[in-house]
Amino acid sequence: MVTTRTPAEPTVDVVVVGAGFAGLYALYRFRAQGLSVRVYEAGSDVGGTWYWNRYPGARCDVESVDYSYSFSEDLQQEWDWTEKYASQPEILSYVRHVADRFDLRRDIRFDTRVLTAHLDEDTMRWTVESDRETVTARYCVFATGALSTAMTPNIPGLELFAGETHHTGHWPHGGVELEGRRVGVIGTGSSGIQSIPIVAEQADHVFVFQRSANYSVPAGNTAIDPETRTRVKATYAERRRLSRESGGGSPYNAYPTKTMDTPPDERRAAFEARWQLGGVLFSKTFPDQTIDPVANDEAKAFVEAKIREIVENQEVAERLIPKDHPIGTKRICTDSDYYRTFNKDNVTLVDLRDAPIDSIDANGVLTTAGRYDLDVLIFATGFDAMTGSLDRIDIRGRGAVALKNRWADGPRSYLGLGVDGFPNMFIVTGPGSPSVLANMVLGAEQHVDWIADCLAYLDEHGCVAIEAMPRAVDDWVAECNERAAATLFPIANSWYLGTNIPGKPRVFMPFIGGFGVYGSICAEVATAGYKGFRVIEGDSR
Ligand code: NA7
Repeated sequence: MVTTRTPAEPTVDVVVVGAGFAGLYALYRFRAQGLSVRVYEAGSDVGGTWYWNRYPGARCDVESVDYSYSFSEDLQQEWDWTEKYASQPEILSYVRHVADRFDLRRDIRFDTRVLTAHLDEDTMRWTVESDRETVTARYCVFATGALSTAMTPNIPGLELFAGETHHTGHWPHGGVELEGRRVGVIGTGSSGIQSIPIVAEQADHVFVFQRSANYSVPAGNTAIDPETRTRVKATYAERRRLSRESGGGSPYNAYPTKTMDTPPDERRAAFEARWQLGGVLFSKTFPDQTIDPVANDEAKAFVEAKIREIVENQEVAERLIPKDHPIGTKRICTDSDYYRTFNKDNVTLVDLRDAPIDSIDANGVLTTAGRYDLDVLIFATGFDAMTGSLDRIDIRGRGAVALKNRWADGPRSYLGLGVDGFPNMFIVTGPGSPSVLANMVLGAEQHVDWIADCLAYLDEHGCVAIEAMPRAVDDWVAECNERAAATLFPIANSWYLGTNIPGKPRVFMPFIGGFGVYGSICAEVATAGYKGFRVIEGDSR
């Protein structure tokens, strides 16, 4: 659908919010097609998630050679990853390298938080106000990350605690002294499970406060040997092609047969192979693993047997086995010796299902069963995922309607990229996109490429704006819900559904149809002249 209107001069063509993987690539890509770009970043450097999450043991659960940019053949040939699953410091140094290599820093305003972004309906421009300056832009792109707003629970008395408190997502850059100290860790999601073994190596005693157990598989991390590196680099194009077509953004596919159609010995061998491989791919050993409850029970039984084998105290082992969700329906965790850590004398599992936390006082944590005196309290309590960072910016579209209000009953978008009533605004790896279920870096590239092509299309066709149509948003939300309902995912209370945030509507936020499928849908929409979007030409609304 095409209408016309007249633009006014903006400060820049595009404002990008966030300088993580997505924001950096957006800057690179938009600049390459002649657009002026300004990026705002609250942190003091690039990296986003990998800038903030410096807790001990922070590591990516997707292989480093896949969780890296594919846009530059030179870059992927030059950069040498040292480990199969990169640690946070190595990922951060890679992102810094990319920023320098492509001269990106000159268009990034660091230590600058965007406060408001308001649409001017007469000019179709966005006015973006930060704590430093106000600019206008033709387009506003939110690359604010899916797991970037840390959540610290509101426990009575927290402010009274006399020791140190830290959230894993805001870990001090100088590190935290744990040697000889009594440390409490609240939370046993990915951040807790990665950090607890290392905390236990340093601390005098660690108390692990577990509200819900999670499933974890070995990270399977190893050094990358020279032969592997050479082989990967020689076949990178094919590796990337397979990743883009896959369900999860990595060049691996599930077993060719369904779980129960596979003979028992072969089934066990397949699970064992993925267990040994490590990483989140265990969740996708068989194609029906998070769809069919019987198949899921098989995967659960395999992992639960491993937990009972590793943990010496069987009462503790039983408490470490999740009781409340099918395996893989909360993002499966990957660890280095998490379960074995509970065999140490200086580690105590505090099961909050028996006795919840009541309060915190100057000396430590009080549960309904007793008190735990602590020097350091670590919150590994997760994030207001997918919508949290957007909610914290006052984003207003047509009729000055706030995005937060528009999404009061849950996020609604078309392809995760556009929202009706918010023309010329794009979201990268947000709700309605598959990225959090896949490889975030390739996801960010796919989104940004689509947006960049869209902006080029608008200029070529003399258009000033593009806006998702309400019907397309309704259909996409329905499709996302239908696809999620056909899986076991909605059973689990997880950040995918926002249930970790009090008062947040329980809606399954990602698109679960797979990375390759999603990419094809986006490409078809573009080829069809941005089907489902309204394209606005100069001189009319
Ligand atoms: P997660 O996966 O959201 O885990 C947070 C953990 O904190 C989880 O075990 C929660 O228990 C626990 N939690 C949250 N609030 C409380 C309170 N009030 N009391 C006790 N325990 C609490 O966050 P992560 O940072 O570990 O990982 C996020 C993603 O980053 C991960 O999925 C990977 O994709 C990378 P609950 O399960 O809610 O009972």
